[in-house]
Amino acid sequence: MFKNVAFFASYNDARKTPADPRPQIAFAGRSNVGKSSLLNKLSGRHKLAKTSKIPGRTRRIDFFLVDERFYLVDLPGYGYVKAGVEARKKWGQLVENYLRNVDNLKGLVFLLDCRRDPNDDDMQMLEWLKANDVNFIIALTKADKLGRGALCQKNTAIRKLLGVETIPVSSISGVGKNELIKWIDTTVKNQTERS
Ligand SMILES: Nc1nc2c(ncn2[C@@H]2O[C@H](COP(=O)(O)OP(=O)(O)OP(=O)(O)O)[C@@H](O)[C@H]2O)c(=O)[nH]1
Ligand SMILES: [Mg+2]
Repeated sequence: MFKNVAFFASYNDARKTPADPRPQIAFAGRSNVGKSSLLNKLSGRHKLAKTSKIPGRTRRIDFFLVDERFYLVDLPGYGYVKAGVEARKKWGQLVENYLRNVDNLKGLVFLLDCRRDPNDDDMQMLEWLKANDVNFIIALTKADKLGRGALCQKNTAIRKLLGVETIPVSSISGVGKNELIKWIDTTVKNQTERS
């Protein structure tokens, strides 16, 4: 369990992220996929990261410090069409600059909606993560929206299609929460030991 998760800072310029050697674990995925909600669920604080029914809620890069040990990083989502070309470009660049320049990114939780097939944006992100050797795991979000059988089928299909480890999660039921916390914890511990 994470004992104390606290808002640390919010940036709209990826070059000004915390000058701090502590590890960072980022949350990335399409707009509205459930990044901020999942971050809240993991931290046990419902209103820590701002969530919304309307896509495009997270427009900055938000940092949350966990037990003084590492940061959880809430990234703006990609692919929100109604945001307009300029805004989309800006958020895209913000995320891209962050991912390209961050030194202490030790792991990334890549979120996909369990009811949808990955789209071109998702595939592009996935290829980028693989090409850049980012250590990541896929969280299949909103698992509460599917029955057990359908979820299991979807989970197996996505795992096979993408060739990456997956965890079904729900910010409502809490499914997958402990498993994901364990992955984050292990990732942070391994990195701390190595450095
Ligand atoms: N049923 C269900 N709804 C969820 C779950 N997680 C998030 N939602 C809903 O999905 C919507 C978007 O959630 P957010 O957490 O704001 O999504 P986000 O990925 O942070 O979105 P951006 O900040 O726009 O990139 C909200 O209406 C949430 O209540 C879940 O596990 N189950
Ligand atoms: Mg968000």
